[in-house]
Amino acid sequence: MPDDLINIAGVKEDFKNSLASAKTFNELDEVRVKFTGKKGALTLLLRSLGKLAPEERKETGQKLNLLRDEIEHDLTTAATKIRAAENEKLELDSRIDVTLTPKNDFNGAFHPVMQTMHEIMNIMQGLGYSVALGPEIEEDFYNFECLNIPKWHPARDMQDTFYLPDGKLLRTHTSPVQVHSMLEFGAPLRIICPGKVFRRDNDTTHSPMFNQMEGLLIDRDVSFSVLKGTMAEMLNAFFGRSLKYRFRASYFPFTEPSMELDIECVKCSGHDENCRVCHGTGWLEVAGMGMVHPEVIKAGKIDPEIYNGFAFGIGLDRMAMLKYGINDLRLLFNGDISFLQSGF
Ligand code: 2NM
Repeated sequence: MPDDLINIAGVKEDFKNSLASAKTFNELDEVRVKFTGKKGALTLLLRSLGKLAPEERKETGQKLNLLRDEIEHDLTTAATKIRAAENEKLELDSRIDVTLTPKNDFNGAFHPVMQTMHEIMNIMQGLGYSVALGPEIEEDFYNFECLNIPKWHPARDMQDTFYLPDGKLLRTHTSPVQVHSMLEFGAPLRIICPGKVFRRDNDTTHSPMFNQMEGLLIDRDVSFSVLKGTMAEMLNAFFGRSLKYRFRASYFPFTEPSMELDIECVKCSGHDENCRVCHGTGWLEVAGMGMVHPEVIKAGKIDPEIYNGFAFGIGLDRMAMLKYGINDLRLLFNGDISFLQSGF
């Protein structure tokens, strides 16, 4: 049998070339079929052995067996290499490079209420006030008694307090911090007390936890005009423009006289009778305040014959909504990350 019928060298060369270009399992399988499949080149060679003269059969058969062994060995080796390469690629693809800059450049943000709290803190610190903090769990004595709110006083119902099993309570305002400060530091005193406060109130316009900032100034001969100027300064700085404001007589047990402060509507300035912010009144109630009641000064172990002062309270949640145009209180409390990401 001539070599061109049993072209062992040609099939071998062809196999080596095919194998060299096989990069994936699929391609490798095509090579396997092409040479060792039913109609594969090697299979056809083996089959044609029968047509050879007996004296040639033995030698050619041995050569073909060697070629078959080599092909099988090469296929196995190639499969191992491809598997290793694919595993490596898989590992590289799934590897985390901790030195890479994150694709998502949102790294967290101040909540608008905290933003507001810090803005007002900065303004008040510029006016010489220090920040005083205190516990959220308080005693009846500091939350009510010291503030001229005796047991029978309707303010206790008005405030609808969360009481704890041990008789303590969740503070309903940050005023107890101011009592602690009077007792600790005495007079004169200029402090602001930001923080969480709690009342049994839960509907679309009230949250059982909200944020307040109270201020207290104690000195000799403090006049109402100082309070008036302080509030105007704070609000103008906070809203970044000069706003119209007005005081209305009010009542708080811890101040006498007591006032509430309205500012012109920050949305419509009173020009839109359908305004959803001021409901057409043109005014927004933003703070309560007054001259501190002598009984409260006394409770702070300061002599009301020598010292007097003023105090005020503002709702930080409402201030944040007004400044940043947030129209639904619930947005402040439901933790929606896309709301926070929108930036304030
Ligand atoms: C308000 C309104 C009026 C207030 C009073 C005091 C304290 F402790 F000095 F007596 N702190 N804050 C006060 C006064 C708070 O919030 C609407």
